[in-house]
Amino acid sequence: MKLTPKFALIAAGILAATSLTACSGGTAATGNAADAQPKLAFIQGVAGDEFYVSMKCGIDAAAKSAGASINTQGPVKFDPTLQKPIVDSVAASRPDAIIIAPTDVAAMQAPLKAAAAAGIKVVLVDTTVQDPSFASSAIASDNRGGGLEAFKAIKKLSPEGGKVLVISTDPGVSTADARVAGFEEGAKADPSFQYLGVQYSHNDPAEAARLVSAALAKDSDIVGVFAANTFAAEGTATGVRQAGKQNQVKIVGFDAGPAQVKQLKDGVVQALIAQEPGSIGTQGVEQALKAIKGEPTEKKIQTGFKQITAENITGEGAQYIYKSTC
Ligand code: T6T
Repeated sequence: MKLTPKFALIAAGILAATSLTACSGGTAATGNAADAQPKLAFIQGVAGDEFYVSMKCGIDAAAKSAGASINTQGPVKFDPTLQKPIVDSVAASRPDAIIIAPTDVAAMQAPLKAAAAAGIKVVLVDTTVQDPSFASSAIASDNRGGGLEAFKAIKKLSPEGGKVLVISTDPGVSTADARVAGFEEGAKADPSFQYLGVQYSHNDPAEAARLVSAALAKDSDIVGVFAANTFAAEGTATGVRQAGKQNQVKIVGFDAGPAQVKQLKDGVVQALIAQEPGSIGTQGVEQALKAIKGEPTEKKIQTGFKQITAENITGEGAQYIYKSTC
């Protein structure tokens, strides 16, 4: 039978609605939210990064105590071209909610909006997208505040001022961009400091080390580097050590993975801005479960950070060290 364009549209609409209902394992779609085991998916920014491992620990514990199932996946690199296919296949498996750290503000917008439009609750953890209005909740550290704190730490370590540089990941990573903005705000407002700008290491410690070596070859009098995440910080410390400038260049890194903590203890890095990934994960599950049940959610939740130094790493700072396993 040949359908007129109008009938073809109506038929396509009915088919789409039927397949959504038929494929849905979602409690929200089936109306059994109170009885069925909620089905959650967690998509990390990158697999193996202790920040997301620690977040997974919080998510697993919260899901277990709520009787929810949890399926965790993450791309091998912090890369939207690798994360998007994971989102698409997870969405096709029809979980009730996806808890995700999007790897790029622009590239992950459409796939996540499509998942939400298909009836899956979406909760953003850590990173966000350009327009997160479709998400039930977005939970992240005070990244801008953390970046400003990093500048204040460098100023305390080098009170006389001088040239400062930032090593970040990639533009479009909302968290790192906010940290850079916070650092820049502090550095530009202080006339004793000369802000050399930001360079991008693509989440690769070797690239971060190479950038720092090149920057020190050009400006041998750099006094401080702010490294905006785990991998940037690891590489920055290597670059400064290779240049033999540990006594001159103060390093403040975001995050507190085991390798960064070792660098802090070794005296190559002077301060770390640690996040609370476990708490972000726990709150992510709480918000996802509320959304599934149709209860009101908190659209935006901000979590804190803690500055770790050689003075507090064996004391109150120790609890902030990220985990390699749960
Ligand atoms: O800094 C964290 C995270 O907050 C950021 O969005 C991406 O990098 C990390 O995972 C650390 O590697």
